[in-house]
Amino acid sequence: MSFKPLVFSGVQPTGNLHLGNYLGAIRKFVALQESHDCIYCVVDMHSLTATLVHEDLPDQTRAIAAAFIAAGIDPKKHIVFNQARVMQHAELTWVFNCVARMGWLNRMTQFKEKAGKDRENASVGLFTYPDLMAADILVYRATHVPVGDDQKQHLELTRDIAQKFNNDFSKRIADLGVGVEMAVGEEKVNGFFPLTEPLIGGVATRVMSLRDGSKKMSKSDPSDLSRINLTDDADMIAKKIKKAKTDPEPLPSEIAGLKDRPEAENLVGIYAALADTTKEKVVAEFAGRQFSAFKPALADLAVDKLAPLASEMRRLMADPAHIDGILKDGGERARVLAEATMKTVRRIVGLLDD
Ligand code: AQP
Repeated sequence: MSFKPLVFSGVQPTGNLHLGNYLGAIRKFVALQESHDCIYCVVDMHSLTATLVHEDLPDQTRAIAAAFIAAGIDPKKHIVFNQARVMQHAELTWVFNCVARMGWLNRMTQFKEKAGKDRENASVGLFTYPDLMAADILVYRATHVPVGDDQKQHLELTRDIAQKFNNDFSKRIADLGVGVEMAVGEEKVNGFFPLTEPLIGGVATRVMSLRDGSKKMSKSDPSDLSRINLTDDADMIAKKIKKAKTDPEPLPSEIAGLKDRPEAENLVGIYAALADTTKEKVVAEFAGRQFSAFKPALADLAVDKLAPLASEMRRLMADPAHIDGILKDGGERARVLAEATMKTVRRIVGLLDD
């Protein structure tokens, strides 16, 4: 027996979804549903680590679910739900808080970036965010997680936590006969949690800010001009691309010519991802042209690809009860799977539950 392939991923309802979330994550979610069983989660409990207008959280949660469905995820074939409906995520986080080491969490670059200089004042939730993320994934014993490049380190931590749990409790896992055989390097070992693989490939694993090619496009960037929101209308998309930072050079004929030109490389990458092609082909097509010619072509392409998504999101958001029904149904199905894992975890670690 080996672990059954299962895809899990989540998106935080911390603000407007942007092109980075779409190209780096959601578009991959849609493709994977053809070949895998998938669980897609609006990670509302994670969003409590951010500064929020809490009255807006229910609608922001619905908006992420609407984006999943508008992009093409089928909530009947797969599971779409919000994290707060399945309390086993929080329960497994506690177990993982007792497995993960302070030193591991201290190394997380996302914590360092988000906590800034005033670390003493950061919430404990922000610090243990990666433990909750590991629990989200491992409570379903998911084998694959599609994410953008920024989440790579958290996925490595998830593997470290799984491996330490499997080692620490190897005797209990063997005695209870709940292990699954898996390869760790050259060795075959028995473990209860899989060593989950990140799925990070593609041309847009890290979409950068339109205002600063050294920063990733982010929901929490104070400048709205830094990102293309999935709900922006055609005029707004064209305006943001027109104002996007570039350099005075024309486009090169080969991608080597994009070296040390982060803003130019970002726009070429966005074009390639939206057109489902490669950066090589994009520079070959626009070689020697100025950004004044490239930007309108990029704006047309972005509007073409994003307008149907935005209009379907608006249609879905007009019926919140329908979205709530999908999240409730998904939550019930997810809870059955998560509780089956937790029943065994409680036995492994020695917690009485009946
Ligand atoms: N710029 C990006 N390029 C490619 N992928 C990205 N993702 C985020 N930004 C980019 C991927 O989108 C998924 C959902 O992200 P999230 O909302 O759960 O958290 P995040 O990575 O913290 O996203 P943001 O937009 O930067 O939000 P804030 O500003 O709230 O922190 C993940 O798979 C992520 O990799």
